[in-house]
Amino acid sequence: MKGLVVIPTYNEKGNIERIIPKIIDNYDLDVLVVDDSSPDGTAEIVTSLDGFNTRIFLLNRKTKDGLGRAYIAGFKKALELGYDFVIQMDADLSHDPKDLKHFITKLNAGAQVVLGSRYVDGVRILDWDVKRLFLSICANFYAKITTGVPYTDLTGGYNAYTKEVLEKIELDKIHAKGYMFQIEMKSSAYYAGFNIQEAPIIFIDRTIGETKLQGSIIYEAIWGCPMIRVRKFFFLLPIKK
Ligand SMILES: Nc1nc2c(ncn2[C@@H]2O[C@H](COP(=O)(O)OP(=O)(O)OP(=O)(O)O)[C@@H](O)[C@H]2O)c(=O)[nH]1
Ligand SMILES: [Mg+2]
Repeated sequence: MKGLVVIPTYNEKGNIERIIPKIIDNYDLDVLVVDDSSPDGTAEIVTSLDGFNTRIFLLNRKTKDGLGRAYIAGFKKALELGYDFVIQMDADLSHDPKDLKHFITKLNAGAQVVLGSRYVDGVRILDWDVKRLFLSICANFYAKITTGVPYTDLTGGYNAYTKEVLEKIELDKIHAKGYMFQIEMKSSAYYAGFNIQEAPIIFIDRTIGETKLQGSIIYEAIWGCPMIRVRKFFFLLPIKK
């Protein structure tokens, strides 16, 4: 099975050159960076790396359009290039490339979706202050009870989807930009009936670069979660018939 790690970036020049070698030197996986014309020159760094255009690819988008749109563009590109699965991952080293092995093992054993979880067997987050940890735990509890999707980390961004899942989900109908994007993808895969498994991951707070987290992303998820149940009831989830 041929896999592509999709990494969205906006101003991640300090991180991108560190993370890509950790992936391609240790795994039989290629990398696609989806960059929204970062003013800090992230894209130029990607094109200068060894392996560019053989194992490392770049999708350049004209304007900053949110994480969700960047992932959709990356997933479509993966299907176009014939990959069997994608693994989505942040650029900021919060997601440890060492955990990729858990995703690969579960995919090889037949999982169609692997959800990286920071809350399997206890809390697996390093460095967060109590306030942020509390917010994340509450957000996940809220997402779980409102959507009815029974996994421990619905907002996390370190996940794998196989080709058949990406082909079954109507990617163009997913409009969420922030954490809601992850919840919408996971809910659609769950209600479409795919084999979903969780993998334990360690989450480390970013040390380089700045967060792109905004308040609007939280409001999007507050409304979006209960709407998942409503959309499911009316057969309006983005799942092809
Ligand atoms: N292409 C693209 N990438 C984005 C956009 N917004 C965020 N990203 C990337 O998405 C990933 C996650 O964003 P972060 O800012 O780290 O969000 P976060 O992990 O919730 O917040 P932190 O804890 O501060 O790191 C990073 O690789 C960002 O560079 C965007 O609008 N376009
Ligand atoms: Mg981050």
